[in-house]
Amino acid sequence: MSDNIRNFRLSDIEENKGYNRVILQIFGLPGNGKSSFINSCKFVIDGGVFVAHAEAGDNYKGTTTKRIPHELTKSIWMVDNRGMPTLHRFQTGEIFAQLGNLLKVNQEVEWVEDFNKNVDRMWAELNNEDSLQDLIVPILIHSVRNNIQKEAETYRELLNTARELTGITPYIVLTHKYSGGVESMKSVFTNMGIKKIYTIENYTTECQSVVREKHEEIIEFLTEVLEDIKFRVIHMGDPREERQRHYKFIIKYMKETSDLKKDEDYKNKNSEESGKKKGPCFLF
Ligand SMILES: Nc1nc2c(ncn2[C@@H]2O[C@H](COP(=O)(O)OP(=O)(O)OP(=O)(O)O)[C@@H](O)[C@H]2O)c(=O)[nH]1
Ligand SMILES: [Mg+2]
Repeated sequence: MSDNIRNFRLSDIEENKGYNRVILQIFGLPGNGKSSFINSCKFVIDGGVFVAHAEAGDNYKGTTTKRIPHELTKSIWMVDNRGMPTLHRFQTGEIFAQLGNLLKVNQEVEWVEDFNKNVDRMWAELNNEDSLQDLIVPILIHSVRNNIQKEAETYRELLNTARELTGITPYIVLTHKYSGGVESMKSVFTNMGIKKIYTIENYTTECQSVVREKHEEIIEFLTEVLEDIKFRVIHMGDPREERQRHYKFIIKYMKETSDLKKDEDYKNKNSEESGKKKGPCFLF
């Protein structure tokens, strides 16, 4: 099965619409195992000794700050990401722009609040013909140690938008599987209507011994992703038109975010002046 993954080529699909690279775009909270998941997938596909290609850090530290692409096979790349500290709209907007293929890789990930700057960044990428060959698959990495019951509705909206933008229901990869609590975390996501949930104990610098179950889960995950892509690529529209549609959606989202921020600042200023406490930070 791992040979099927290594040999997969988008060019072998007749109606490939010009796509020739699969981008597994990772996103999630800081320190939840995003970089370690990339290292685990590379270990399973490359074989040999474990190498920490993507720098993994201490728990919840925010080690990765750039979107660094890692080559898994000739056709499949995994793009590491900065962790979103919250699901504030400035952060989710950035993730949407990544998923909409409207931000360059290999750049620092910033939670840009300036609307005009966001328009400029995305406009530049909208005209980048090369990245039209990239087919983006959304992958949420989440540790079972992080309870998100209270934020479930916000996650549901985030995942629905990710599906709208990419045409692919986001894959959920739950890390720290051996910490327990897997079933209750799985049920949080199944209640959102998500079926593709994988539970992983990552290979890390500390734990590199090959475990059959760990290998199998990763192979199963990658195999399913490729099946999805075969279906998706045939049914999707023209990449250029899709990206223009994403651009309009994300610009609208960012404009609303900017307006909400102005309203919030205004209210906070007034309540400060009248001696009241600041309002909570708005979410999604
Ligand atoms: N036991 C265990 N440890 C893990 C697992 N995944 C990651 N870790 C550890 O958790 C810490 C954070 O992992 P990273 O891979 O750096 O997480 P990240 O999401 O990339 O973090 P940022 O880049 O900081 O956002 C590291 O010490 C990893 O070794 C896992 O599945 N099980
Ligand atoms: Mg990282």
